Amino acid sequence: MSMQRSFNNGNAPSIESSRIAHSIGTALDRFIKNNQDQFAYASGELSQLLRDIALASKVVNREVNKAGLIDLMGAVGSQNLAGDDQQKLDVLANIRFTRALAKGGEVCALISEESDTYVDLNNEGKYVIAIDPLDGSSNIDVNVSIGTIFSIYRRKSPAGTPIQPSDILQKGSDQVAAGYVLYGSSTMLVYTTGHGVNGFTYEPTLGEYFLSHPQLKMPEDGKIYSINEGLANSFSAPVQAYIQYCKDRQYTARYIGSLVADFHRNMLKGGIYIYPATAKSPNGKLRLMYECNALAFVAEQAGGSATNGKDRILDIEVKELHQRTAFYVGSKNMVEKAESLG
Ligand code: FDP
Repeated sequence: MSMQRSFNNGNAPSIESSRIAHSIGTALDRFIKNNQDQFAYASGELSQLLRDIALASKVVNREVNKAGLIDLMGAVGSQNLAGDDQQKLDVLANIRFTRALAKGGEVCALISEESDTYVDLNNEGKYVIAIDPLDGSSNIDVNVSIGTIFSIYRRKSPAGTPIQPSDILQKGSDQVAAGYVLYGSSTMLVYTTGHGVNGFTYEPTLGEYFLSHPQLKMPEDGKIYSINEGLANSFSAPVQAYIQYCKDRQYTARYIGSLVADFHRNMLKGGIYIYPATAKSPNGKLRLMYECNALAFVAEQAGGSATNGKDRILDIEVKELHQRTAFYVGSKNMVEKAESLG
């Protein structure tokens, strides 16, 4: 069959051509471009910012994949502000994202798990970004999935003027875009700009992300619960009651200990992730600004729910960069049930 016949004279591929060569889907760049007019301020800067994140994630992905070969595993010997041992890959990923965002010029300030205060980038930039460059550090050395989490805000003060606390300490509901990269059995970039959630899978031989999960929807109900049950003795009575509720129904327990990976699985299959207050972390362990807000935005956009066990995550006032919170995220009905026992 000639190329002309199989490709329908340049229009949509005919059945014949798609049988011979599977369509590989829309590349991330094209998708961002095609959807640029959905943004409230469609000047192209947010699109460029998303591209910068995608580019940095490809570099980090390369490094994550060869970590065992080039001495990138293990701790650096220092701790971040939260008191976690900094791993070499944590530090490296932070450098990669900071560099890419600094070069891009769209970001005026970067808040990162790895930095005590925010980092000034380009004062002319219109956006503020909060990022956990490499989440799930304890899984790095054992080849288990890890991730990057990001939240993007529009600055409130005019570009070119000094950055204000109100630019930095914005509520989750102010996010204009958010998402994550999952470095797993395949690498995926999942993000939202407030118009649903789309997932892109990285094709390493082409060096490109392709749309693989358009308009992701989280099942309203599920049968997977993800919680570090080893800490159960220090959970509140309602959390313990919810775990018992799950057990009574023979739900499946799945806990990777990598937030992005646990969240992603539950989004696709239906489930709940809970990191409640514990004796060791009375305000919860996870960070509001660069872990919970982004995933809460994605969850809600996919039809799921995210709370601190009582209040909506996206409505929580942010008082400090490294603020912690309890986190209940996942299928709507499961989060509601867990809360109802409180
Ligand atoms: P980690 O400490 O390995 O970086 O936010 C940090 C996080 O991992 C999450 O990714 C993960 O879900 C959680 O903490 C695991 O904490 P526990 O080891 O206390 O269960």
